[in-house]
Amino acid sequence: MLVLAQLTALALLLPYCLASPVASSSASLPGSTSRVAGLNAVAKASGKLYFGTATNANEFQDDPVYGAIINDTRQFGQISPANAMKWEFTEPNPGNFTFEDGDIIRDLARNNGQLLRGHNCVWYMQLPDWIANGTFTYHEMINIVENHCGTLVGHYKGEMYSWDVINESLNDDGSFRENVFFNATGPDYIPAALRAARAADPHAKLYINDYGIEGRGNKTTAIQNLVRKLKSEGVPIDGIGIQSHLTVGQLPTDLAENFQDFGRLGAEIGIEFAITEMDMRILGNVTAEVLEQQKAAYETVVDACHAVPECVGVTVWDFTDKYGWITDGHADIWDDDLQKKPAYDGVVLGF
Ligand code: 9MR
Repeated sequence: MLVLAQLTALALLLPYCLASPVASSSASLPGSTSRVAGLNAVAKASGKLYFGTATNANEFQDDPVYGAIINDTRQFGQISPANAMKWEFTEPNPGNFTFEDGDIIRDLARNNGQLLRGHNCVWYMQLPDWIANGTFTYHEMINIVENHCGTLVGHYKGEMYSWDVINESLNDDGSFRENVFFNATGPDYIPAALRAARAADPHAKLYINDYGIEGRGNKTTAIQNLVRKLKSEGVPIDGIGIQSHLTVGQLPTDLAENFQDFGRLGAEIGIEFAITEMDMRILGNVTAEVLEQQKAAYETVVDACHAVPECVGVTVWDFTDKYGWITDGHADIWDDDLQKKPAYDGVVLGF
């Protein structure tokens, strides 16, 4: 719910309204009817730091309509590289770092004054062969992780609001995922990566990011316990990323309560959290009715973040069905034709 000051701020944004409020996604399906200036503007007016999106360089370089939207800071105040800063691109061979692709994303955000979330230092996917198929001793792997995170985070020193230092390190039952890092070091690669990231950029907020933690459950408890333990041991950790790849009709029923739990934990131990990769998959046919359900689902999730001060912002994992990683689920807030869907209005309502 909006308080008076926030309503006043929203009213100030109205001069930016679109002349035509209705953007229809196709001849037969409804579009957005929102009259607000943009999602980042609304997020900030409601007390959040940003509304953001993931992107890949070809999308804004080759598609001027997409480019105009992502460059509009009333819509997006934060950018995440969907792929460009992952290990396979940034250290394709041992010790051989390449930042060209990442720098293109950095330049987009820098030119627009948008915040950046780095993604990511350590993940078991999108690894180059030399690490995915290598065999390493404990000390070799700790050195590899420290060198990768230190060099990657150091390259973008001073430019990142936050970094997903650790990505998807837990199984659904809350146990540690057995990946190439864990197999060599047990869980010790996690503090090693976080310490190297802190040393490389003391001002970036360091996150652990995962999916399947949007509702209460074993994995959610495990990530909360992990972060609590790291914090108590003096390991640098500033945030938890709740990815929020969700499905219409299948939202966790305790999602709002769970976000309150994260908020209480954050207030207690001094960490923040964020929605880092939101999208809302549709199963089956896209009808006017299901687009309304998708709108309501976006509203529910954004409202859960809005309700908790420790939730600092919301990022969608690309904003249009044209480029989203879910190719058949119409999961995003702009459609294939780069027209706003009812889901866009759901985000506005959530803030
Ligand atoms: O959006 C990314 C997509 O282009 C890649 O093909 C995919 C490879 O696994 O990774 C996607 O991004 C993922 C993110 O890095 C971590 N969380 C899940 C995201 C969606 O798969």
